[in-house]
Amino acid sequence: MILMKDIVREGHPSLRKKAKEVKFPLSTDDRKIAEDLLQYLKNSHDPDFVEKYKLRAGIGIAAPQINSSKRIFALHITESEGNPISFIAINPKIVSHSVERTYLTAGEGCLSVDRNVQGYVPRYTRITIKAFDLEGNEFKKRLKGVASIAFQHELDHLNGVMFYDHIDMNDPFKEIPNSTPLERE
Ligand code: K2U
Ligand code: NI
Repeated sequence: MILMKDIVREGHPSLRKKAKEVKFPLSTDDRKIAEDLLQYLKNSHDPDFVEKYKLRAGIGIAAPQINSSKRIFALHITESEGNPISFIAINPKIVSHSVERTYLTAGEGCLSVDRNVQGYVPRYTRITIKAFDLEGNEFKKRLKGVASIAFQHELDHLNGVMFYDHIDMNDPFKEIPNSTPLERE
C-alpha cells in the first residue's frame, strides 16, 4: 500500500529523470507498481483511509513519484471532479491534440510538491492518447477537461517535468493565447 512517506518530494532526482518504457509481459514488480498506483488514488478518495493514513487526495500519480523510473501512471477521477475515468496507463503517448489550450484557474498542485505554486499551467484542451493496459493490450482514449489536464500532468512526470515548469514566473497569471479557462468545482 502506498503511503505519503513513499511519495518522493521535489528535489528528488527521480522527478527529473526520463522514465523508461516497460516490457510485456509485465514483471511481478511492474504489475504491483501499477496496481498500487491506482489503489493509492482510490484510497485517497476514501475518507476513512484519508483520516487513518493522512493521505493527500490525488486524481493522478506516476511511478517516478514513488521512486520508480518507469513509464507507468494511474488516473482516477470521480464524477464530482470531472468526467469519471479510472485506468492504469503503461507506456502512454499523446497521439494528437487540439490547438486550443486550457488551464485550471485555481492552478495545479502535485503530490510531490509541499508548497503552493501559483500560476496558470497551459495544457491542450483535448487530447487523443494511446497506452497499454496491464495485459499489454493497447487502447486509445479521447480526453478533455480535468482528465486531459491530469493525463498531461502525469505524462510530464514520466519526462521529468514539473507542473510549475510551464508557469511564466515573470507573469504567472498572464493571459494564455487561444485558451479557455477551466474552473474546478
Ligand atoms: O501527479 C500528482 O502529483 C497528482 C496531481 C495530479 C494533478 C494535478 C493538477 C491537475 C490535474 C492533476 C494532484 O495531486 S491531484 C489533486 C487534484 C485533485 C483534483 C483536481 C486537480 C488536482
Ligand atoms: Ni504531480
